[in-house]
Amino acid sequence: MPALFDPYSLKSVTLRNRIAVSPMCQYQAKEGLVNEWHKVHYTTLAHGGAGLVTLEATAVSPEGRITPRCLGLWNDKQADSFAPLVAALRQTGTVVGLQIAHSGRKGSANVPWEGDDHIPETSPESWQPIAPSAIAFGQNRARVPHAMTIEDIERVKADFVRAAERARDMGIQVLMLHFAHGYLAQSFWSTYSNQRTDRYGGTAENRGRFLLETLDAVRAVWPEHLPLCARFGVIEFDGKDEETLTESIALVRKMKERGLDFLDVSVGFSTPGVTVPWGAAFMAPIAARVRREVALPVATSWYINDGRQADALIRNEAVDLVMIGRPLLANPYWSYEAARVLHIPQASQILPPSYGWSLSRYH
Ligand code: 536
Repeated sequence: MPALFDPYSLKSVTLRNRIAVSPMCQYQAKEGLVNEWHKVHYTTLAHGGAGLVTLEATAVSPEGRITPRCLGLWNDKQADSFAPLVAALRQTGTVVGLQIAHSGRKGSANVPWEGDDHIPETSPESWQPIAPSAIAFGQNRARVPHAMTIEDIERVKADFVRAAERARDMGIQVLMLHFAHGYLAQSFWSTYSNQRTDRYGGTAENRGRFLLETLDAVRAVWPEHLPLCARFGVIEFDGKDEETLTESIALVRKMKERGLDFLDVSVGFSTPGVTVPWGAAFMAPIAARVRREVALPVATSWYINDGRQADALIRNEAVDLVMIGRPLLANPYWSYEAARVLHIPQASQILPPSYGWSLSRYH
């Protein structure tokens, strides 16, 4: 029976424990470049002991940013800004992941603490978002996206490939495709945002096409020995959940057949006004179902608040890894505290040794 502080191997990569830092937008970049904020933030999380540190949603093109403060990986200057951070993180003993993303119709937004809505179209900071169909996301995000042409679709897939190549070349070990949260890929999957009548819309097969083609294109350049993951919203909590889950699980099966190694099971967030049952580890039973029905390793996130709860999810084989987000902002040493509470004896192997060793005198 695996436990939270057991190592975990996927392809050629071994994590020192089952704790993963969830990709969390910092909205601190300018021109998509890594700066001092990211260095301190991510290095602190690595020192805190997670087995995997996943760098935040990083845009594959300028229009694929959520906000003007998102990280990007569409040019060499940006790749050069990541390289020393990735090297420093690898020195700490963590495995380094990166999420590559396109915001779709949720792009051209203000950062959350400055409105969390679209930037006014009159502002020079704004841009024209793109999406499968010209349908805006709800009231607050009223900007109507431009409906993508086939050429747009081809270009975005190529942007994902270019970003994946840059990630590979700068030493990223785990690549995560952002297929969730109402951003571009999820918005192809969801009928709330996809009303296309060509081969990218309509049936589940057509709505899944952009995701599978993007996966295929990235898998072709991503090294076979390194894990390729996706974060995907398998449910909307809109009352049509069994139907959505069944369709989503069928799509995940196809992703697995096409070389996906791992799924981070999340929520669609394709439409406002739904009732998400926020609560302790509320996505864990859904993640466990995906894991069981697809026979694919999974993680999930959302309100996995403490070490005992996380350890139970691993021991019950609900998930293979826990993705910890906000609790790690509250306490970057969350893993250290978890090891202390769980009385882990050999902690110098599963945390940075300077901290892990000290646990033997702090129980
Ligand atoms: C989580 N969010 C996810 C983001 C950035 C903004 C916040 C991402 O995937 N880049 C979230 C979504 C919807 C409701 C609550 C939280």
